[in-house]
Amino acid sequence: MTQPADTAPETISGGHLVAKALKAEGIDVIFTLCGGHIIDIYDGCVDEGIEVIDVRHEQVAAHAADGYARITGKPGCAVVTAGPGTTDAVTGVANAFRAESPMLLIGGQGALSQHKMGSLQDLPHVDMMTPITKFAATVPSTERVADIVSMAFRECYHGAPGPSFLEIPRDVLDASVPISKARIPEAGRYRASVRQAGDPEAVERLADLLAHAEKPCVLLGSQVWTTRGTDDAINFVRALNVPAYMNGSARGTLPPGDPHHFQLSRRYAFTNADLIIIVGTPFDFRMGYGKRLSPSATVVQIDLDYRTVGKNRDVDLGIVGDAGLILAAATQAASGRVENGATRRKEWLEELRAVETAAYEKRLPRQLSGSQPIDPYRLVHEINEFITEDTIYIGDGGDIVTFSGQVVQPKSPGHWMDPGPLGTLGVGVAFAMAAKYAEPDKEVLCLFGDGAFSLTGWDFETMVRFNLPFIGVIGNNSSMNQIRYGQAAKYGENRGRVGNTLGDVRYDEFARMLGGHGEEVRDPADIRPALERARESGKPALINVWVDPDVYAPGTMNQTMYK
Ligand SMILES: Cc1ncc(C[n+]2csc(CCOP(=O)(O)OP(=O)(O)O)c2C)c(N)n1
Ligand SMILES: [Mg+2]
Repeated sequence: MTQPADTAPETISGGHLVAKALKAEGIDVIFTLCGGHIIDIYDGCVDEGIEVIDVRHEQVAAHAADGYARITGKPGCAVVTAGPGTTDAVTGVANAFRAESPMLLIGGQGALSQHKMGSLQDLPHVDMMTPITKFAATVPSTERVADIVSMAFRECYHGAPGPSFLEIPRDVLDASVPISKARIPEAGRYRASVRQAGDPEAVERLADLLAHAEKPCVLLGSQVWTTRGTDDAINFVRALNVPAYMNGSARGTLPPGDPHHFQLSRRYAFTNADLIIIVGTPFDFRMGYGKRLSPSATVVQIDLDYRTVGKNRDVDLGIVGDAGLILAAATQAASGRVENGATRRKEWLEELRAVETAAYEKRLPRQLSGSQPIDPYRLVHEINEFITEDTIYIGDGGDIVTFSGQVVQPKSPGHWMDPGPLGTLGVGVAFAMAAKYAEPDKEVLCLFGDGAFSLTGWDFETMVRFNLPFIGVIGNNSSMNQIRYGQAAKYGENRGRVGNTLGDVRYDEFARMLGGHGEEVRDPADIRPALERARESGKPALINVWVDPDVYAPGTMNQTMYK
C-alpha cells in the first residue's frame, strides 16, 4: 500500500548521502571517470553544488585529489568505478600514502546481492587498498553511507595524514532510505582538531639545546606546509638565527634571498652542525636514511607520526606533534632565556653562505650556457627566472626534474609540488589540474620529462575542456634519461640503450591538436619568449624544449636514490 504523498517519509539515496558527506568536509569538486557503478554520486553532487571534473584516466583522478589536498588543506576526493577503475587509481592512492596526503578514493563495487558471484568488474578492492591506505572499508548499508564517509575522512587525519578508500556496492549506493534512518554527521562536529602540541618538557629541552648550540641547522620538511606552520617556522628561524633547509612541500617556506634560506650547502651543514633539527620529514632515501648527519651532532626530530621519530637513525630528542605548534612553542621558550644563542651564530651563517655562494657560482656558467642542443641547466635557470610569487611550480620527470630541484626556487610557501617519496612519474597534469582549479588566480607551471608526460598526458585535453590554463614545459631528450644513465654506466653505451628510448615526439603539436597552445624551442635564447607567449595565451600550453640528451644531473650520476 502506498502512502499519500504528504505523509510519505522523505528519502535519500546512497549517492546523495555521499555528496552530503563530501560537502560537510568543504569539498567543492570531485575528480572522476564514470562507470555505471557510481553515477548516483554524480547526481548527489549536482544537488550539493559539487563540481564533477571528469578525466581520461583514473590515475589522474587520484593524483588530482592528492594535489587538491596539498593546495587547499582540505581532503581531496576521487570517485572511480569498480574493478579496472579502482585498479587504475591505485598508483594515485599509493603516491598520496607515501606523501602523507589526505584524500578519499571512492570505488564502485558490484551489488551486495551478487556478492562473490562474479559480477561485472568485481575485485577484492579493500584487500588491495589496505596496505596503501590509513583506512579501507566496504559501506555495508545505505543508512551508513554518510557516516562511513565521514569516518574515512577522520581516519585520513590520524597521525600523519594519508589516504582512505571506500567501496560502495551498487545496490547500497542506488537504494534510497528514509532520511530519518540515515546517520548524517554534521559539518564540523564529527572529528577533533588535528593540531597536536608537543610535550612541553621536550619543548623546553629543545630551547635549551638551541641556547647552547654554536652551529645549529633546521630541515623544514613537508609537514611544515601540511600543518600550515609556515609563519611559525619563519619566526623560529629568525628569532633564533638558525639556517634553514627546506624539502618537499616546505620548499618556499622562506623566499629565495632570505638570510636564513639555504639550499646548496645542506650536506656541508649536516656534516658540520652541532645541532640538527629535522621537522616533519622521515629519514628515508632522500636523507640517506639519516646516515648523512654528523655522528657527533645532537639530533632532534619532530613529526606528526610517532612511528617516524627515531626510525633508521637514533635521535637525541624526539617530539611528536604539529610542526607549527612545536616550533612556535620552542621560539617562545627560548625567548624567555637571557641568552638564546642567536647572536653567537653569525659566523656559522656566514660560513654556510660562503659554501652556498661558491656552489652557485660554480654552476652559473652552465645555467647561462648558449649551447645547442640546450643544456638542461639553462632550461631550469630560465624557468626559475620566469616564475613569480604567484607561480605554483610542479616537477614531473626524471633527470630533467632532478636538474630543476637544484635550481628552481619557489618564491612563496605551498608553491612547490613534486610526487614525494614514491617518485611517481605522471603526477604533473593531475597536479596542475588540481592547483589551477583550487587557485584560479595563480599561475601554474609544470616541468615534465617527455617520459613522464607520456604516462598521463591525454588529460591535457581535460585542462582544455575545463578551461584550466597552465604552462607545461617538456624537457625533451627523447629518452628516459634518468634510467638510461645507470644502464649505460653498467652495460656500456649500446646495451645501455635498451628499454629507455622514446621517439622525437612533437608535444607542442599534440597540445595544439587538443585545443591548447604549443611551441617548440631549439635555441636557448627562445626559451624565455616562448614562456611569455604561453603565459599570454591564456590556454593550457606545452612548450617542447629539445634538451641535450647526453648530459645528466649530478643527482642522477650519483644515483643515490637506489642506494
Ligand atoms: C610510474 C613510474 N614508472 C617508472 C619510473 C622509473 N623512472 C624514474 S625516472 C624515469 C625516466 C623518466 O624519463 P623522463 O620523464 O623523460 O625524464 P628524463 O629522465 O628523461 O629527464 C623512469 C622511467 C617511475 N619513477 N615512475
Ligand atoms: Mg626524457
